[in-house]
Amino acid sequence: MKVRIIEMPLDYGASRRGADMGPSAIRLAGLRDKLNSLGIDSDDLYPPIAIPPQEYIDPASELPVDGAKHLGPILDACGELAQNVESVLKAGDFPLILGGDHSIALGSLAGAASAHAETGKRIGVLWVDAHGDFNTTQTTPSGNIHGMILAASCGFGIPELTGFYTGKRKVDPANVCYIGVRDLDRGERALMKEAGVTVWSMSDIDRNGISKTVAEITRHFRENVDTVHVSFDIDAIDPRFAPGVGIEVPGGLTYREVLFLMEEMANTGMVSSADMVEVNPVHDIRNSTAKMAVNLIGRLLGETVF
Ligand code: Z70
Ligand code: MN
Ligand code: MN
Ligand code: MN
Repeated sequence: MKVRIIEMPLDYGASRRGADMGPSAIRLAGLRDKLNSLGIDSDDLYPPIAIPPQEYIDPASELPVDGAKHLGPILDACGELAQNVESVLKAGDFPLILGGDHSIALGSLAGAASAHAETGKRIGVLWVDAHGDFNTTQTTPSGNIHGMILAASCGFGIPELTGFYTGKRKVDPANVCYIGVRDLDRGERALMKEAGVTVWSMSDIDRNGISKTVAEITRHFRENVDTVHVSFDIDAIDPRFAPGVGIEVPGGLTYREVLFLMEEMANTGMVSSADMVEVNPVHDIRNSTAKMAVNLIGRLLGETVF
């Protein structure tokens, strides 16, 4: 198994600019050295997926399509990402996608769903996030596509997003597990309940502890799916530990809790692809958040302390 690093320096899905520098920051924080130290073979997608600078985007594509901002450039970049993720998985390798804002998961999930459909594998998704990302153009307060991408991947929203790449739903909401959630919009919360996704909120962790919570999540995957895509939005971590995010949401997971989560996910042996998104170096302190991202990736790929 080889890890294929795919950079997605796309930040048009969010309001705050700067997540497009995430891939550089994560590399600078020592991603390659980490993989080498673990004895993991890795390489890069080259030439990388080209994201047009703001000035080169057709102004018409910037206008909200039915309330979704920057739909055109996001679909273009995610189309390229989906093709790459699909071919990496079909080659038996592990796609590691560096965002970028969370809208890039549209491409990751489309590529993964397409590859696993061919081998008949049921795909589960672990969404580590302060947010639900389960809005549609009907419920969104912002028009930002990063807040809609998991709903779209579960089949809710405008056809440009729900039918993207495969023409159909990418994941069964019954196989979607959330952890770290603490900031939901009213409409998206109702839609999440209707869809039947499973949420382990911060309150569940307060009540039961991280160990029991993570055990429930890994059991859910072991019992229901064959393979898992981990989509890690760094804002799941409390901003005391991870300041390099778009918008800070207090009351989050500790750094230790997410390291443990990644270790336990690695122990399932079921993780076949991952996103690391929303690292925003503009708000970071000496690249500390990007360094956490590197350590989390290490644990997800099997690193142990002792
Ligand atoms: C809000 C929306 C969001 C960050 C996702 C926020 C979404 N629910 N924010 N990730 N940082 O606009 O849909
Ligand atoms: Mn930019
Ligand atoms: Mn997110
Ligand atoms: Mn988030």
